[in-house]
Amino acid sequence: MSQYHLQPDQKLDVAAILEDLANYRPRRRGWTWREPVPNLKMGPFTYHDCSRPLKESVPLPPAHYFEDIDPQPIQTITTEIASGRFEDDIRRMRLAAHHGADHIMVIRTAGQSHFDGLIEGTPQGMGGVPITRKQVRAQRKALDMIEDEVGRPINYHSYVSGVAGPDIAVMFAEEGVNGVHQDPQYNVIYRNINMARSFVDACESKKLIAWAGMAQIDGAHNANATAREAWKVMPELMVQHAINALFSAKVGVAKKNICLSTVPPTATPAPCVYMDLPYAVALRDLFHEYRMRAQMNTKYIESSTREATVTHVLNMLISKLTSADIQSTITPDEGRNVPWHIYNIEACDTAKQSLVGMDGLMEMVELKNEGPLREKARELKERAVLFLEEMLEMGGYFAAVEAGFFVDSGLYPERNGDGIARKLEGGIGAGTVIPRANDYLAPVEAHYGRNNTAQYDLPQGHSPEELIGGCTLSCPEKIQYIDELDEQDNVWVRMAEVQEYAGPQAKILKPEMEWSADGIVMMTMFFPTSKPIAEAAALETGKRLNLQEVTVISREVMHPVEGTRIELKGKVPFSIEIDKLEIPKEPEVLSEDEIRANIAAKPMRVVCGTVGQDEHSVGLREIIDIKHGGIEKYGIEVYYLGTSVPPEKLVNAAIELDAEAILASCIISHDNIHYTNISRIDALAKEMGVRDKLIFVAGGTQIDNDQAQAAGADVGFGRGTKGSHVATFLVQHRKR
Ligand code: Z98
Repeated sequence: MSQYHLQPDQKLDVAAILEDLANYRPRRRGWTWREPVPNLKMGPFTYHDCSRPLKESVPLPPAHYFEDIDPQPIQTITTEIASGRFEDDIRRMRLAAHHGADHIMVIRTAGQSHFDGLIEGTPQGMGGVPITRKQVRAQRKALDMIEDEVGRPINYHSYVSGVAGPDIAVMFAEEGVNGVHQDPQYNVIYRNINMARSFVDACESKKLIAWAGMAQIDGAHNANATAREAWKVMPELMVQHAINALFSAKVGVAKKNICLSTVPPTATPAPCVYMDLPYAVALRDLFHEYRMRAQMNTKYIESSTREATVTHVLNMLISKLTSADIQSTITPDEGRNVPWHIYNIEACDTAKQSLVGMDGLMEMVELKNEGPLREKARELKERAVLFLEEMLEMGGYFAAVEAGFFVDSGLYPERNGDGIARKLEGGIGAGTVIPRANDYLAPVEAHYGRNNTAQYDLPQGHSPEELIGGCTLSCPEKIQYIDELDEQDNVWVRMAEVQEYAGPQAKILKPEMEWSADGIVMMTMFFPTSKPIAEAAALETGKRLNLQEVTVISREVMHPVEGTRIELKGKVPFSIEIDKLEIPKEPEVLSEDEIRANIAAKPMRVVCGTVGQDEHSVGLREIIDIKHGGIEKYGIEVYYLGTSVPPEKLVNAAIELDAEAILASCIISHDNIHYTNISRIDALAKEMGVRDKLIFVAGGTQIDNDQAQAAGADVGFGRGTKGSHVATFLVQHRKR
């Protein structure tokens, strides 16, 4: 067995994960929910519906104000990964897990649903990875290590759809996959796979899902993503949920593992919460025994990350009000078609931040029991029941699909005749369902339907796989592991191409968005012109910056002629040698005792204020106030002159009060006013002959040390500065 473990301060070594895969066995099977911790105390706060915190994680950016706490919501957080190279996805999984994801969904390569069997090896995919045993095993193995790092189980998920659904389900059960999408209606409607074949296959797949304790997600939301007017398919969505949920329960999947895939059907500028909340409530009314996987609305998503994030957050308000169990975080990738690391991570953070921000909400508010919410919910349920009744009257599901009942853009019972119709005799795999012979026998542990074991005298209560001494589910050593079949298209070839950049010993670096050393960068720019001109100008800008493969990925009109915001992607044509980089040193910080001792021995007085027309006092107060760990706490005597202090006043006050230092805070940076004010203070102090006696500290979010020094300050402190940094500087500078 491989001895490789992840080290917190080292990059993940994909090659080490791939070692000895033939003998790797997943540590468990089945789905794991988060562990709720009521009244969780973290830092200065108490949380009402959070889950057990992580051992290691990356907290939200403002966490440094709150002792770096990183509370995790109660909902499972999903991230969907679709880069096409599984070796790069593995690193992204580690990033996502550290940002709170515990449900990693791997999207399949385009077209895999039409392959009629398993594929092997590690080919590159398009829009997702080709799902193979080696890829699944490597990713599950990596996740087994990542979960040790973060200290909680991580669910691994992919799709049991397509012509090879049951083959994939067996492989997933063998390899410890924890969650799947499985819904025969998805095959029928979106993949045009024969209806009878899809439902027969689903029986087998669902048996395996039940055996392995996987969570199952259905495909109803796809109608919402496909229909011309998405909000109108709400009654149909409930019908689709009902068909798959009941079908799965009857095959034997535990109801607690059957998750409905719900999407708030519409998005702003529609009055979306008014429309989406009754739908969510109606679903909970009808399907209260099942779990809810809430995905965000993708039908109306655009390429603006801001817009997608607001939609996501509004959708999470619905999730919170109706207690969703799993929160998906697909967000901007979907609208931009750039499945990049950063968007997976940002979306996980958006979910964590929103859900933690809404912690305890339901202790304070409740959904009204009368009025439009319940009336609308009731109306939707009635429409859904009528839909089901009409289906039954006309001969059942297959007849209804043939008549184009599904994905019709009318609000049932209205119909627009634009549904997706399929023929029972048609589609991929038509005619491949044959009755089992009387002596049919499958010597396996999880199998649907008639299995004639009696013919071999297997005693009552014994499982058919005993006839062959165990099947691959109970005897994993019987699994045939195939490593690679294609000498050209495999992980080793791809990794060899970027060898210099990858792995713990890499000496050179390129910016990266999805694949190792892909060199992709994104640039945001604004052109004061119309959209077509801005777009062309952006492409030209990219070319003149020597970027390669330049493409506009987002354009937003700010005003038809006054301006357009553009986001551009391109590839840099160079690599960066890590050894040759000038890496700024972390600021030196003296211990609290050292600073205190120095100030006690020789008291220090400073004057400070925000300079010029600057009313932003929060940053400066952080640096001075004892409450925020500011310099007062070391005994430094601080004279705070307030906001918008003229440079003259600062220098005069320093002279009058016989202060040793001036602390000038400059947040506003329009037209470089921050550096102009620094120069002004320096010049005034020189004019008055006190510059040599004063320590001059400049600070502000846009302040750069070199530029502040060039403008005349002794030091410039930028974003992230703490009182301890400034106090250390003052003490050391005085010594010098
Ligand atoms: C999601 N963001 O649901 P192919 N089965 C079902 C599906 O919904 C999907 C597949 C299979 C979405 C991801 N969903 C899209 C019920 C896809 C995928 O055949 O590999 O494309 O099937 O999370």
